[in-house]
Amino acid sequence: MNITLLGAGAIGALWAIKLTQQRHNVQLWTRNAETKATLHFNELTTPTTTNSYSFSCNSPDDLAACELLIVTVKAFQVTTALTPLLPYLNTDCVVVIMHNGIGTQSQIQQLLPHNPIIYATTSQAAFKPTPTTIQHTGLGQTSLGAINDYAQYLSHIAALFGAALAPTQWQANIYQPLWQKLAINCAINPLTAIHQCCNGDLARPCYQSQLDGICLEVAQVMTAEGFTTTQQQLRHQVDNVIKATASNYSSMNRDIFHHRLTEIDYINGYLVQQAQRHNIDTPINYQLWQAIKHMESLDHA
Ligand code: KPL
Repeated sequence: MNITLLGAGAIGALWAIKLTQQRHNVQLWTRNAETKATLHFNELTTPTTTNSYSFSCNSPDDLAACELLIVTVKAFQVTTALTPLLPYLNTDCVVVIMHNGIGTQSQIQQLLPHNPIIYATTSQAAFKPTPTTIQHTGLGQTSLGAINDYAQYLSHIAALFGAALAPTQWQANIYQPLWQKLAINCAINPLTAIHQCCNGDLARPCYQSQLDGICLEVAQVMTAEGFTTTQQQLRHQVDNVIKATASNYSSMNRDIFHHRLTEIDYINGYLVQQAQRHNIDTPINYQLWQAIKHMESLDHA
């Protein structure tokens, strides 16, 4: 397939390389005017062996022939990053959007009213020790599902992703896994960013009541949204991710560390806004949202 990847951060680059290994024709769309880029990759199973992959970049002709556009920029960058590509994009091109948080769906549907649109969420883990080096650091499930009618029968796209990097699952309702991941991000991301600690540190006793409170609030909002879950289930999932990614720094931890904007508005911010629609009080998530907004404002006046 002719594939363009927009947003070659750690997760985006991981997919670009894995799809290239499956002999798909992958180009990168980057912020610079470069026409070629080389990425160096360390597999999960052979972390000390580096293989290099060359990609063509930023070709409008390749974009016009693109059958699958994968967007892996941060939630708050999606619209700005996609807009310059719109004049070249064929309406047959399937667009897959993968970012932490929820809340870009209506913007994307307005921007691409005729394209099949799929949202995805992944628990694969990757790390970029340098701008051109990618280390695959953990396996996890990737879920994909349609958010408009044009994409309803595209379950083969999940199989294509799965052939590159298993496991993947096509979801009849993608909002279910997006909310499950939102719960994990509401708990882990702001705490690890505020305390500048790794994910595993959240297993310490001092964080337990806050984690309980976050999970209770998210469970209440999820239930009001029509999903079946409990505080205990969410807490269990959060604890599993804390254990499985103990030595990792969350994406929000890194964003705050590097003085970048974070996805907080699409994580705890989104949760609080949905809670308000249902008249549910979410003071812990509200306080975390405001604490991160304050930290961001110190760098981005
Ligand atoms: O998605 C993540 C992130 O860092 O954004 C988690 C699951 C918390 C892993 O670090």
